Amino acid sequence: MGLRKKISVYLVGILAVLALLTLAALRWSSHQKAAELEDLEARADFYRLMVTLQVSTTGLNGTLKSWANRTELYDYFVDRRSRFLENELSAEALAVADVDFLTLMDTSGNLIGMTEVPGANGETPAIEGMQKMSHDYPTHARLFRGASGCGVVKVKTHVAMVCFSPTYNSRGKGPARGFLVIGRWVDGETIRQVSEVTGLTFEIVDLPNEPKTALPQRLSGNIFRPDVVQIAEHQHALELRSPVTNIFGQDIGEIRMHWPRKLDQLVDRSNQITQGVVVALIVVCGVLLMLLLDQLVVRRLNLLREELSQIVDSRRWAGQVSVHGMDELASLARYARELVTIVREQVEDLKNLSQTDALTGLPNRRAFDERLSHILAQHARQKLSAALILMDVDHFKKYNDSYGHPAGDAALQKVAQCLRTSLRRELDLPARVGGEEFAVLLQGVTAEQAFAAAENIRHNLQNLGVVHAANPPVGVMTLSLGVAVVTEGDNVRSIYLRADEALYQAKASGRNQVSQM
Ligand code: GH3
Ligand code: MG
Ligand code: MG
Repeated sequence: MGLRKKISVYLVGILAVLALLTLAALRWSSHQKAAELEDLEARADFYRLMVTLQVSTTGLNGTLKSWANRTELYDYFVDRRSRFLENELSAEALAVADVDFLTLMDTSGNLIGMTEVPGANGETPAIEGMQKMSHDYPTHARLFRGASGCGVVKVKTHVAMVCFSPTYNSRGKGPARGFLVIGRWVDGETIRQVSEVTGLTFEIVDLPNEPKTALPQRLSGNIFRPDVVQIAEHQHALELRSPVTNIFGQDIGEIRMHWPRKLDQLVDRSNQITQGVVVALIVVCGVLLMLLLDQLVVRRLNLLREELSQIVDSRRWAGQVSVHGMDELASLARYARELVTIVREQVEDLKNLSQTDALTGLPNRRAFDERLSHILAQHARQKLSAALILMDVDHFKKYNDSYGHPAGDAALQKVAQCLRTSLRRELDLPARVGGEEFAVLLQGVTAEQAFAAAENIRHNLQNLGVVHAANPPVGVMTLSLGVAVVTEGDNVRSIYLRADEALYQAKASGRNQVSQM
């Protein structure tokens, strides 16, 4: 797999994991936040509901006040005229005042009268409950004495809001003659009305066993205990519960509010948008990161790879390795360039070594043949004239025998030096083509010029005066030379043969001379 593909796969993998983790964290934290907000909001609503219910006793209290401070009622405790009872305290009168039951007690706590608007099926739970609890009346009266206020009571299984007050005449003078309690059932209708006003769904649930606690010193007007709120979380709703207390401070029931959760859905919807944004951001970041990596790493590595592959393929070690910047990749490219340079230099060194004669420093036979072959090809194409001179040291074996092999080597080096100095032109190529055999390739020369050049070499070596006693008659080192001028259709072999033939002729004719073919 290519680097670009690998980076893409890893990047996509990493970004996908990152996206999933980010989204999960986002989801978790937003749901956490939503739950906190819902808790706060639901508690506020629950509190509002309790306040609304509490406030709904105010109206009842108004009704109570208008009754309790009526001189007629005040007088009724002394002279119980049935007419007043019928007109003002009858079930019809109560219904008109939106009151469900009414209780009158004297100051000693004796029940004087009780009226109740019968329920739909004719039941009168308040009367039945009061009759059952008749032995408690004096105690209640003691508690109620002088007290006024509102709260709730439970009669049998029914919860009622009640307001209580001593009775005075309308001038407010004189002692209280009795005590008045009026009540209204907290029934389905009450709950529906409050639900409508508050927009909240709730119910008041009866507690199965009414706790028996000692009667308090004071009556309590607090219907609810907002400090004791329990919240149960369901998937689509919260359920809030708080005890309902009666006027004696006893828990008689529970108010339960059903609060539909909306924030979770809102959060889900907003999460969807956020998810989209996060995914888009991650995709954009991923693409940018990929472009950046591509630009910073992959492209440069590919360029380096292409440049190196060109160099390797061409095997010339001459290609260019470009270096950009100062980072690790630039350093890698720089090392690659240096490596190529080192290889090129070593290859050139090896090439030179393989083409150079170690003793004399002249091109060897291989290099010379290559050059000759090249010149012959050029000659064929461009009709350029050229000539080959082959030369051989005369009686060199004897020289070795006389002066030793090292002296022979030194003499060969002198011959080579003599060749170099004799050839003035750039294009003339000397070489050592055998043990004591040398060659010169001349370009752009006529046969005469080639002969003259050979003669010049012969003359120069002789004049050098390398003593060679066994080479009579001159007694110095000499060369025999054969010259062959390149003609059409020549190849390396044919031109060598002719030059060699000429050399043989020179040897045969007495040595230290030039012969031409
Ligand atoms: P001719 O005049 O017929 O050429 O006689 P020659 O002795 O020169 O020819 P021959 O071919 O019989 O001998 C060549 C000698 O050159 C033999 C060999 O020892 C010597 N020789 C060849 N290469 C080297 C070398 O590198 N160093 C030394 N010192 N001698 C060499
Ligand atoms: Mg020889
Ligand atoms: Mg020789």
